[in-house]
Amino acid sequence: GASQASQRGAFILFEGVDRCGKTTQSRRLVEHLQAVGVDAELWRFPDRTTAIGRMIDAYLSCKAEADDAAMHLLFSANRWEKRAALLAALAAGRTLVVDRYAYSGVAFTAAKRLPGLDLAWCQAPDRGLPAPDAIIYLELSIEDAMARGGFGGERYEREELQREVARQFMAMRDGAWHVLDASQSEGALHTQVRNIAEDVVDRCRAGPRVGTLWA
Ligand code: NYM
Repeated sequence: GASQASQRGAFILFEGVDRCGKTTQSRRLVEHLQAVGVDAELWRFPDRTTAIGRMIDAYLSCKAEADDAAMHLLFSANRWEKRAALLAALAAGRTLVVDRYAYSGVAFTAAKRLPGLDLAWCQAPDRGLPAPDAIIYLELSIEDAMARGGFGGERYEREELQREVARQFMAMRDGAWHVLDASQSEGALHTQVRNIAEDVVDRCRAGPRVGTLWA
């Protein structure tokens, strides 16, 4: 009916350090939402399937070296190239559960602590992108993250860098973020995630305008 068409989907973002459980929780959330009849889809950034995404994948898997600033802009471009599809999906009533976005982009580059690539520089290219309706930050100590089988062989999967990434996420956090303790059981965490997500899906049904970064 007419009211149905005006409903939009929610943009629910998961962020956190590597190994915090984002991928598992985002998958479980999508399964849950679909089971209760919500049109929901899992997205992740970087999207390694595009031409830009393949360059990012080569960089992350250490098959290619590249300038840090140029890479940062490619990660951002990888979000911009998905902007129209993201907005179209939300407008069509589809809820998007997204595993990483611009906050990861800023945190990982800023964590390198390179001259000139400060927080403000890192945030600039993502300014104007669609903003998430909810940010779920899965908080896990680096000790706990490493105890989960250690990091893999991808770029950035190093203890000291991850510590700095966590600090950079903390510097961006505000009162609107849902900060959840990722050291609790997967099931307990899922219950918390699900409550937050159901609230935001309801809120978005009323059709609030999609925000823009960095709001
Ligand atoms: N990453 C991710 C960035 O450095 N910049 C970004 O903008 C985004 C979205 O890529 N270590 C980093 C964080 C992760 C890696 O790993 C992607 P995964 O396992 O695909 O989430």
